[in-house]
Amino acid sequence: MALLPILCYPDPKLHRIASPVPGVDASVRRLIADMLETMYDAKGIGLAATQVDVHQRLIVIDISEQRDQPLVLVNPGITWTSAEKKLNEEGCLSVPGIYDGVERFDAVAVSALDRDGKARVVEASGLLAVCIQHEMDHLMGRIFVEYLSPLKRNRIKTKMRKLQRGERD
Ligand code: K1U
Ligand code: ZN
Repeated sequence: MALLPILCYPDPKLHRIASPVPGVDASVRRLIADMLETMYDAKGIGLAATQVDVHQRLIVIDISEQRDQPLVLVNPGITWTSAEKKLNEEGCLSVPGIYDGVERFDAVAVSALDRDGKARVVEASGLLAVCIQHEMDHLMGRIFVEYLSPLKRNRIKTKMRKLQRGERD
């Protein structure tokens, strides 16, 4: 297994739209293992392949306290959303140190393949639903800061560029 480098906002590669995974073979299973290791190492609750510069429709999530309940979604598609939306605090491993409120569907149902290539449906609410929507946005090249005001987004962009140049705030 290997730790993969995570792309940081405002890297333009974060805006690429991911393609469907053609099949779950040994190379996809290795990518899944590497993404899980990378997510756990970074103390995240989710990671999309886009964030590790692989532009395929694959996400990994683990919202459990013990960090022992990984959820792997290959070619995920939302099949149902609740009528209700809620404002939740979000963070992103590609925008380190920034947290802000984003409105998301309170509950969703998602169809996907698992790491064995088996079709499954996941019904999610609360943090899991938020995380699934956040990760699926990554696959569409969308980052949570794009839901914020242009003023906030530009401040975040400037802060990230400074951080990447090694400058202080
Ligand atoms: O996609 C990512 O960059 C991972 C991201 C997932 C996420 C967190 C919170 C709401 C929606 C999606 C993270 O894991 S950020 C770090 C984190 O563990 C965290 C941050 C805020 C709340 C809960 C967890
Ligand atoms: Zn993210």
